[in-house]
Amino acid sequence: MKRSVSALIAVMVLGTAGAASAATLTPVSYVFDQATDCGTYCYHDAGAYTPSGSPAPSTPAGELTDGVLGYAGWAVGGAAPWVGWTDAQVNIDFTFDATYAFSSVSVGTTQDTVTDVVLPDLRVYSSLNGLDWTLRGTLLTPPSSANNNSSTSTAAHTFLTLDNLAFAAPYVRLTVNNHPGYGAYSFLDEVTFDGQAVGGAPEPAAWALMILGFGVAGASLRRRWRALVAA
Ligand SMILES: [Ca+2]
Ligand SMILES: [Ca+2]
Repeated sequence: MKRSVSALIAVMVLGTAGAASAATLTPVSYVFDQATDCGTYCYHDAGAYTPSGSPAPSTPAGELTDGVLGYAGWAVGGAAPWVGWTDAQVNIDFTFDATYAFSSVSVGTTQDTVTDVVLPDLRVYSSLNGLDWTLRGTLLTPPSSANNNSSTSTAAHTFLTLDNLAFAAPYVRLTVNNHPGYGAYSFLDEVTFDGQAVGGAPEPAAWALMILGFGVAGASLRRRWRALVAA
C-alpha cells in the first residue's frame, strides 16, 4: 500500500517536471543601427513620422517591447505604434538581464504593397558577449501581393514567428531585411521572446523531485539500519 502511494506521488511529480514552463521573456534594453537617412519620412521609435531631415532618435524609446500594437493598416493613428526603416537591412540587438534558453521570437509587422511597406525576411542571432553573433534561425517571406493590406485597415496585423529555436544567451539580434529591389520600408511594432531561465534556482517541480529523492534515500538507510540491527 505504502509503496503504491509513493509510486503515485513520483508519477505526479515527474508529470509536473515534464511540463517545463516557457514564459515570455522581456529584454532590459535594445539598440538598432538605424541610419539617419530615412527616405521621405522617419518612422521613429516613439511617436509618429517626421519629415526627412529630422534626426533619427539615437536611443530607442521602447516601442518594440511596450505591448502596444498597430493595425494591419500602418497609417492608422499617424503610424505612431510603428518603427520603420528604409534601410535594406537593420540589426536590432536585445539585451536580457541573464542568460535564457530561447524557444521562439515573434515579430509584429505589416505590408501595404511589395514596393512600399513589405513583410521582411528575418534572421535571429545569439551572442554570449554582445559582440560575436551566431545565426540561430531564418524566416524568409518572399514578397507577395497576397500579403497586401489597405494602409487604413483596422484589422489585426501579421506576426512572423521564428520557432523551434534552441539556444541560450543573454543577447539576441534580430536582423530585418526588406528585400532590396522590392520594399522601401520594413515596419515593426512589437518583438516578443519565449523561453525559460537557465542555471538559476531549481523550479518547484525540481525541488519536489529532490525532496522525494532524500525521502527514498532516508527510507533505504532506515531499512539497511533495521537489517543490521536484526542480524
Ligand atoms: Ca509596440
Ligand atoms: Ca513610432
